[in-house]
Amino acid sequence: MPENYTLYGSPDSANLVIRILLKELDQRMKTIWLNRAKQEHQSTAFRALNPQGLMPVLVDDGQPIFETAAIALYLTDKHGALAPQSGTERTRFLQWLFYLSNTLHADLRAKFNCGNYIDGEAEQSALHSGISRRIQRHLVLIEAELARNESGSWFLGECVSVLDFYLGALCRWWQLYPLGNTAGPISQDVLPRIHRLLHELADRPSVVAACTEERINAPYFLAPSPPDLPADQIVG
Ligand SMILES: N[C@@H](CCC(=O)N[C@@H](CS)C(=O)NCC(=O)O)C(=O)O
Repeated sequence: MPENYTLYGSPDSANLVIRILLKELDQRMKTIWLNRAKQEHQSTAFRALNPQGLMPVLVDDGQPIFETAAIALYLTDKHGALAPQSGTERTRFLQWLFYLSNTLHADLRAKFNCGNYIDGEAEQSALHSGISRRIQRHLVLIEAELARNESGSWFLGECVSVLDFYLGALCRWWQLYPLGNTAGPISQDVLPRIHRLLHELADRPSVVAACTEERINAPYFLAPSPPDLPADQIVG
């Protein structure tokens, strides 16, 4: 069977979300791995696919798409799965997909590398503290949203969606990166619903298969460890 999609990324980068999604959709993919230590994502060839030089990029039938949430929406729309397609749940899904992308993920990027945002050690340390407090508040907000569900442990209640894969990856990175200056664990006492979601997510065959390909060993989302890579390639 031919591969339908080509996914560009590096292990344990945002391509993880798309890899889980493609596996859930039972789609075959070819992976083109980029070595971050060698700055392969900054090459002219890759920037022709994503001018930001950021991973992931998905290529579908010659058409490249970048931005994790855009790829997620493209795939769930195309396959009519892993996202509500209509009604109030569609509205709820869209607002939280954008929240994960432009608030939680964007703030995590700042936490991973404060030096991209401000000069000076003291300034970077202050930014790290401030952004970490913001991210904690985002997680509390998501916990409150999960509490609105009458049943089910997924983001939208009964039905698993790409929101769960995206949240899982973001929580993993929140606890891991930047190496040596990470957040504490996702506490069962403080964030019980997120904790349960992450626990159940780790059991899905799609997640196990995707994490294996991304060189991520269990536990994936709770008390995670860095991917199985040379130290210079482990970057948030
Ligand atoms: N907004 C982008 C962010 C993607 C992103 O942060 N990619 C990281 C890997 S997780 C990356 O390519 N980093 C390389 C760099 O910053 O130079 C998206 O959602 O796709």
